[in-house]
Order: sequence, then C-alpha cells, then structure tokens
Amino acid sequence: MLTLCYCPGACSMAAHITLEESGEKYNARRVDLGNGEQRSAEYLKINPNGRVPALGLDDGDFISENAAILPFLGKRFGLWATEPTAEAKMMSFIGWVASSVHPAQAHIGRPERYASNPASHDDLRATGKKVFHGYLNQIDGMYAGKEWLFDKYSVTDPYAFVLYTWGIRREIPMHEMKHYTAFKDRMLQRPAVQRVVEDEKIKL
Ligand SMILES: N[C@@H](CCC(=O)N[C@@H](CS)C(=O)NCC(=O)O)C(=O)O
Repeated sequence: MLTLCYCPGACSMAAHITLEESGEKYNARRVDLGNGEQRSAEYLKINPNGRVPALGLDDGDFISENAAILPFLGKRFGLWATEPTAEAKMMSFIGWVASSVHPAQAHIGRPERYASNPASHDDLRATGKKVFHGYLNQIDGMYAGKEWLFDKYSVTDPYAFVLYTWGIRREIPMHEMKHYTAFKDRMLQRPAVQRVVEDEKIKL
C-alpha cells in the first residue's frame, strides 16, 4: 500500500487529492512541519531533503519531489498523458511549478533561506509576492476557455489548485483571476477535493 507523508496546506496536497481521487487505499502520515519533524532523524531516513511530500511505495521504498511523485501517481491512476508530446507538456508544467512558482512563494514564507541579513527579508518577501502573483496570473491565462489544464483532468490540476490556495494565504487578489477562480470552483465540486480541503482545513 502507498503511504503519503504530508502536511496540511503544503504542496503535498496535490498528491493527497490525487490519492483521494484514485479510490485506492493508502496510508496518510502527517508530518508536523511547524515543529520541525521534517528535520528529525526518523523523517530524514524517509526523505533526506527534509520536505513533504514523500511517497512510500508498495515495496517499502520512498520517493520524494512532486516532479517524481505526481507523474508516478498519475500513471498509476490514469491521470497522466500517454502521448509523448502531451506527456512532455505535463512534465513542463510540473517542472516550472517546482522550480519557479513554488520557490517564489517560499521567498515570502522563508526569506531567511535566501538571505542571512534580516534587513533584506522584507524586500525578499515583497519581491517574492510580486513574482508569485505574476506566475498565478500566468496560470489564470492557462485556464482560459478550458475546464482542465490539459485535455482531461490530470495530476497537474490538483498541483495548480494548491497554488491557488497559497495565493489566498498570501492575500493576493485571486478573485480577479476569473479563469483560475472558475477552475478552483470546479475543483471544489469534486468529492475527493472536498475531503482533502476538509481534512487539511483549507480556507478558500
Ligand atoms: N521541490 C520539492 C519542494 C517540497 C517542499 O518545499 N515542501 C515544503 C512544503 S510545501 C516543505 O516540506 N517544507 C518544509 C521545510 O522547508 O522545512 C517538491 O516539489 O516536492
């Protein structure tokens, strides 16, 4: 059975939603990021990077990184493209989020990771917020005239949903992004998303 190491409100929500969508039984293991459990010796054996998500596989091994976990789950549950170009486009979106969008948001929440001088932290927060806002606007454009990011619902949609919830958390005016907001409302109609939003106590 698969095991998801996750924390409420974190990027692990994308894998959490995907697992809920699958209908397959899985273990959900909460990691208390607020109290530093991700840096405990026990957790570092699971993911030496000290982050969620981590996914425990059927054979007891673990994989980390959304860029690996989401395609893995997508392939297992039919939420992934099979045609090579479509697959590359999904990889491109996931890679862009993991390498650019997510880190922009991290500049707001964890400026001390990017500069040791506290005098620069406000600037990092403000710049991170501006850059993150710009990325969310880009995603708004990607949903124009579309129900889902690609031809059908895929693992990329829960990943985009996580970023929407972070936009709200960072007090970015998400309601101004009409296509992205309509997508968020479509997501909230899905029972699997409702269960995760309830479990993780997500404010929308
Ligand atoms: N590149 C990683 C990033 C994972 C990541 O940064 N996760 C955050 C939660 S959204 C985390 O575990 N933070 C704990 C920490 O930074 O100590 C991925 O995409 O899986």
